[in-house]
Amino acid sequence: MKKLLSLLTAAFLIAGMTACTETVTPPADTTAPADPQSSEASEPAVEAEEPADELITVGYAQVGAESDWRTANTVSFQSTFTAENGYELIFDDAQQKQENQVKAIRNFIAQEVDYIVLAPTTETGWETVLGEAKEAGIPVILSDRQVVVTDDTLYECWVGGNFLKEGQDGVTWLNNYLVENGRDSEALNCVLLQGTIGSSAQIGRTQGIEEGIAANPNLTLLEKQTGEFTQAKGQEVMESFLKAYDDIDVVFAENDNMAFGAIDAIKAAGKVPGKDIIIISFDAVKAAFDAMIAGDLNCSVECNPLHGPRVSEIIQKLEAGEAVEKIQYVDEGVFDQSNAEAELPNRMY
Ligand code: GYE
Repeated sequence: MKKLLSLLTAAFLIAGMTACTETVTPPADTTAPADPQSSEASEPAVEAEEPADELITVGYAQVGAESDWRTANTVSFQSTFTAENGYELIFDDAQQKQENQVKAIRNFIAQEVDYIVLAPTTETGWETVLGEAKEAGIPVILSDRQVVVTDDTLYECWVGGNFLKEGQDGVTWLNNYLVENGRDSEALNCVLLQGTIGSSAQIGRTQGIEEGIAANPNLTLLEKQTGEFTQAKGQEVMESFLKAYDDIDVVFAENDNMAFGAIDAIKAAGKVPGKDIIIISFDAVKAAFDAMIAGDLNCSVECNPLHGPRVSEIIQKLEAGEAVEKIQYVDEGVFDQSNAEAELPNRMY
């Protein structure tokens, strides 16, 4: 379909140059890009000559439904990749299992989709199946987490958050908070609830947090363990930490949902979350704002899940034969109890 599109694009341009408009009848708005703010919104649509029912087929290999972030990410794709916007979306939920994602990608290849979008569970183990997609001539766009492959032509590009920076921002927030509250000479014990081991979000955040803790001689990391990015597992692991140590001062949870589980565990242990134990998490979903307003959560470092429009913009560029940046980081902020209430009405997820 790609070749046909470039031929049609060429025909469209030539027709435009010679003012011969009879053969060029841009259809209503089947090709409108998903992102209304996109600067390409008013440019001539690449698929102008396609019949109205010729949609761009996109297979999305999603991680699962483990967190509020993930749900927002799924909604972002489902509301962007609609027939109205010129797409057919084939959505697959891998239930946090890489083998399911590999199967999904093979199904997408068999169905001859136009693009594959992958939010990889973990970073390694993608060479073979991405090689199969390349062999089939189907471009792969990575979103959210990254892959580690020796040949980076196995994917077009990646868009997502800077997880290392997020981890660093979490510790910077803690250091500032301790100074502001006159606690910067206190010796404090930290525990770390990690995300899915081997996922970019875990690797980057863990590195940023561990390096930040190591750089402050007053902070000690007692223990780290995975809570798989889920509330239930976060609660379970926090319960075991609370049984093992009676002097925990700080919890880093690599996503908000695990922090919600930790808050429940801390309350059940008779301690006050947000006061007796400082809690810092990642994502900044709406429920984290509620928890900050309630005083239970101290800080949430933002990770933006609204990648649907970003991936659509990438696809539109590829359709138009334009170059796309290989690695695209999204800007993200840091929120705490001082700004949660004011910020909550602006949150999109
Ligand atoms: O932080 C977590 C989700 O990969 C950035 O995955 C994503 C992470 C997000 O389950 O909540």
